Amino acid sequence: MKIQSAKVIVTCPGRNFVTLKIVTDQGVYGIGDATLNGREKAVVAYLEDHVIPCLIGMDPRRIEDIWQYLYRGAYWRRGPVTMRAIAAVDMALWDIKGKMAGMPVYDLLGGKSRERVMVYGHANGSNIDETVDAVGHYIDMGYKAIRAQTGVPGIKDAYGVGRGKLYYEPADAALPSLTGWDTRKALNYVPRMFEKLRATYGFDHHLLHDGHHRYTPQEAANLGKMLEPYQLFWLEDCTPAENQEAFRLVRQHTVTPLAVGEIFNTIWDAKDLIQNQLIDYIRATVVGAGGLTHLRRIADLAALYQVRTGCHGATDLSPVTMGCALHFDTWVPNFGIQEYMRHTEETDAVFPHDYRFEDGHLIVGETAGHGVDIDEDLAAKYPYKPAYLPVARLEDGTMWNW
Ligand code: GCO
Ligand code: MG
Repeated sequence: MKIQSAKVIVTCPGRNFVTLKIVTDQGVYGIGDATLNGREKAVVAYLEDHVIPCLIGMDPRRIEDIWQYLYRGAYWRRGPVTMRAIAAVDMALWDIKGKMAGMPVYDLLGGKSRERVMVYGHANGSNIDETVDAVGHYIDMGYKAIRAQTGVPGIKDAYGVGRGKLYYEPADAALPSLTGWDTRKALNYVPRMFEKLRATYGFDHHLLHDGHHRYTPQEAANLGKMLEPYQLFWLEDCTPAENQEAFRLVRQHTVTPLAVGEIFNTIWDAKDLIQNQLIDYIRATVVGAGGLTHLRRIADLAALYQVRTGCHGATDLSPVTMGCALHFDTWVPNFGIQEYMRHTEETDAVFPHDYRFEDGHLIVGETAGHGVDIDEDLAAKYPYKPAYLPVARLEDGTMWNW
């Protein structure tokens, strides 16, 4: 069996997605997601110019060997562009293997560990009252876990605040738009939101919050401590994690559970955090961290230290990644939660899939492979549109972490 051809499909049904399609000499094909929000074309070039020519003629059944070939063979290891390209190949090859075997990917991984996967949705508003209402809306839709973000008085366009009730799409401008940040204002405001949420809805639901890399370790520790009475499921990305040691300071001061890793590419980004039990949830996901082949290595390391998974699942991860993530989540023994931001109807139409939402959970499909396809004719109707994530500056103009 050989890989006969491969191509990259770029489509923008509301937002940009990069999809790799690998076709075998036996007519079976597989697809993988390679979307890197705001840097899509870099991955397109990486795949078209440097990966696809190597793949032609390879045996698609040798998933592990192809992974090693692309990782070691590049010499230049890791990084979001490389690892997303490898992830796309990996997803497509698991899809092909599943189709050949007549089995869903979760069965190839080792079978179901659970029937359904708890997800969390994104509630947001421009102030506390709006967010409290939005959380109520998610509770009404059946969610058991809800991430709450609020605009902060005096901060221009705080992270996580969308324009509609269901959708939040930060990559919204042809050049990065300018947002603001002020830690003092956020630290004064965010705990009050959780106070009001618990006073309004009680403690039956899981509540989550994303600090989006904005706080220093000391400020993050302070926030974690202030949030303790509200018993969060997790506080995410409370401080940047390039320096994994930084989490020791946060950890020493708060028992609020910590989650990190949506921007991680490999196990090396998470190794110290996991081995030193500095986090509770690892957020790496299929497209970000080199596909199913690598993500399961991260999850296995995490399991040794009772760290659970919490895969990134924002709208910039295509339904292909969501499908793969659900196979992974359904299998992985140390599952924690899955992020689930709904895609637009246009996106769902371009990527027909067999997973479904029910009662606050996503349920994986039974189709052989990963169960997500691409309608190429429809995809062609939505050409690429440049769209960037915003940047953030402090009030004095200093560049900050968006
Ligand atoms: C999350 C993330 C997203 C990212 C986005 C960037 O927790 O879902 O922080 O909102 O900002 O995926 O592309
Ligand atoms: Mg996040």
